[in-house]
Amino acid sequence: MLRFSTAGESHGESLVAMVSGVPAGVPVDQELISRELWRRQQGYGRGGRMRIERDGAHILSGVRHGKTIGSPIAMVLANKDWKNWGEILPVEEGDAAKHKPVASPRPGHADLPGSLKYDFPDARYVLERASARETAARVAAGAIAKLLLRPLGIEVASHVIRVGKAELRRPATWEEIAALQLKESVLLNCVDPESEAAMKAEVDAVLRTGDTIGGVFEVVVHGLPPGVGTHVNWDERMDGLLAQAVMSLQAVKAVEIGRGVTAAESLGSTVHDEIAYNGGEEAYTKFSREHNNAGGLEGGISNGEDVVVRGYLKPISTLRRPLGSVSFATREPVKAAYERSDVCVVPAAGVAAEAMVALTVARLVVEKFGGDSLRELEHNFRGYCEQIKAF
Ligand code: EPS
Repeated sequence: MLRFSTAGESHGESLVAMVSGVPAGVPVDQELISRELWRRQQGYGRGGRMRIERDGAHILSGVRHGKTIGSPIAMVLANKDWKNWGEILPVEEGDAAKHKPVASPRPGHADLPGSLKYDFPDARYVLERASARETAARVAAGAIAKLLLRPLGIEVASHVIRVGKAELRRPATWEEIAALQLKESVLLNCVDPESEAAMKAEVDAVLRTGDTIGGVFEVVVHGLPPGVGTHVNWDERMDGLLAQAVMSLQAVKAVEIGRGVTAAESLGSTVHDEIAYNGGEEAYTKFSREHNNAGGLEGGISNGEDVVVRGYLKPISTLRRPLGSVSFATREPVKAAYERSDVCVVPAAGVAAEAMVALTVARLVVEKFGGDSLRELEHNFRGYCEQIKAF
């Protein structure tokens, strides 16, 4: 089974990502990993930390002579900010006078429930691990999943469809979304310049007022054949797995598959994607759809259309103009703690969600097609594709 885990604190020495269950023989393009990490650091509205970090993944194991060898892939991502935190957050007991307690929890962050749960006198250790800094490690792991999916012709990309009240008011094509991933400068990762300018204006407004702003990103999986995921057990449905994967990202408060939200207020006759038999030669089957309101999933199984997953992000909980809180020391009302922060992370969250979606899809692909080597996996994959083409 393809699995991954991460370790590391936001201001610790490094983040760690470990991916196991990747078949042998997958070419590992380290530039793609670096590029994904770079993309996650971009976007209008990031804070001072992103001027310090230059994320890169140092591969320790599982890759030799440019290819995976089937053993767990361990990667380390150094935190450049560690040079400023070594004495504040040492592994050893260190000097208590140098600690930086976070003594008034931020509403919306993990600060208060985490401190209560772990019996910490302040929220420092909670925020260190709850921080979205951890998504850098997820993106490194997700890049390995993308490298596994690439030889099968399966691609994953994201774009931003809303920041605050500014939204993309037209559908985006796969080609437009894919082209965004190649851009050398990223503003808000929107396919439409006019909508992107409106999104930037939303960020500018909160930059002026000391507030923060959320939005919606959309992740698209292109090239996935029908039949991945299954209806037979609740915990194997791909829609449920994707929902958990995307919901687990920091600040995501809702997940939508296809037209899930507006489908609830529409009639069945307008929602469901009628079936035709006129698919092109390059499609997996001749069965085709006029539209894709289902977001590529029916019964938790891929149907051959693009898989479309949206993540709804709340505004970041660290505000330059902090909200009301309570002091851990005195129990008196005080303002919530503030160090420094981003004001908008919707494009970055989209890149982190691509990683989560790629890891989920890669896991299901490995489960379905098996194989200890990429050659075996590809053989099984192509055989299945022939089978469904002849259906
Ligand atoms: C974060 C707080 C900020 C963000 C961080 C997430 O970090 P700092 O407190 O060091 O300024 O920059 O995100 C990242 C470091 C990152 O790489 O995305 C938080 O509290 O969640």
